[in-house]
Amino acid sequence: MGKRKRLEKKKRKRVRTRDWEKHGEYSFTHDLVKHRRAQVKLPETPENQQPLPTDFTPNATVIAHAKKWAFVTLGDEERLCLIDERLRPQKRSTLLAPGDRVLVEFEGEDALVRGVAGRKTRLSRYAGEHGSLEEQVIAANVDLLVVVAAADKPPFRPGLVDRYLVTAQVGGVEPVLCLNKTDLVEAEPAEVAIYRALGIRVYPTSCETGEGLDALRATLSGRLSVLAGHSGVGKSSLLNALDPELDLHTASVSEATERGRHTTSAARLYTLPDNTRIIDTPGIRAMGLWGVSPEELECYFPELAELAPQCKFRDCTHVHEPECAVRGAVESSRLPEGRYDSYLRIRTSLESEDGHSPGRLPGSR
Ligand SMILES: Nc1nc2c(ncn2[C@@H]2O[C@H](COP(=O)(O)OP(=O)(O)OP(=O)(O)O)[C@@H](O)[C@H]2O)c(=O)[nH]1
Ligand SMILES: [Mg+2]
Ligand SMILES: [Zn+2]
Repeated sequence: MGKRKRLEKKKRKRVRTRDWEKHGEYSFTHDLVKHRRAQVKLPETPENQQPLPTDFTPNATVIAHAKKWAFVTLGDEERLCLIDERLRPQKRSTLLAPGDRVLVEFEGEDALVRGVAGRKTRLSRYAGEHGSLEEQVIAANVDLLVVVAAADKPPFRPGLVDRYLVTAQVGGVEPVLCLNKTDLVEAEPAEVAIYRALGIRVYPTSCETGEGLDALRATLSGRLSVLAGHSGVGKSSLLNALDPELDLHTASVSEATERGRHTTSAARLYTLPDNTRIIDTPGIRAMGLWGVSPEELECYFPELAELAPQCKFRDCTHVHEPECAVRGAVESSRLPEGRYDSYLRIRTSLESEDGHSPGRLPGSR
């Protein structure tokens, strides 16, 4: 080997080692590479396989997954498994998400995911135009959805919080709001009071000063939660603050656009002390709603649903009808305009051509 080649090889090696250390989540990819060669030899033709079980007790939980692989906790172990091919030709919903309970069976040394248990709760969004896939399950079987928003940088966007609140109710998950980066502001954004009034628990936090972390930790303790929100609001930083051993990769928000850099690339479940389990997710640009019809949307805005019986028309959409109690309440400032605005925007997007919510609309908050 020539001197230059040797040097190049050395350099490549050094870069890779450094990457593994810096990006904790990359170790997943590393595992994939390590196991791939062995797994490829598995008999994948249906004749060689035992039939898929229909009635089973799950024995493992999904930590993270790729198309063909799932990384799971099985007893005290973490393992990489191949997903049985017959599970994959899937319907309209994502096959796996972190938090899913699965059945792992062995063929010799090799582990295979052979069944996915029904989900108790879910955090799902509309998958967009991806063939027949309609529902993207972001996290499964979670007890708590922590909607993470920054007090500033990026600016607080109530429109996205409202979408998450609908999503949480659709998926049967309890939502709470974490207002991070409180060190950057003198007072919390005015809209936060609206969520407090709605009965949503609000956790002001700062990863810089440590404010509010104990309260958040106490709420998450012993439960399975998912952190979700825009890129750059500090989801991974919160995980690091709760458990410095995680050492997750984070990156600064762009000075010019005040937007995050989409640092976390895949959802992954982390286990902290006290059986606290938290799923970190990539920041999203837009939250399309799945599983909601325009007519039932008002049920997910409880303060609106409460007024609806007083509207003149029983099927009032609260958009244009005369003698609408909802619009009356907005005009007399009994109902916050921002929430009504969110209702209108979401309703419009649910009624749009494809019948789904495309997420952020031009000029949305
Ligand atoms: N001032 C201040 N900065 C914070 C706080 N929390 C996080 N940050 C910074 O915000 C930036 C983004 O943090 P991340 O943790 O990478 O954000 P994220 O939500 O995980 O972003 P994605 O992975 O892209 O979705 C980093 O530079 C953090 O240091 C905080 O409480 N206060
Ligand atoms: Mg992140
Ligand atoms: Zn009405």
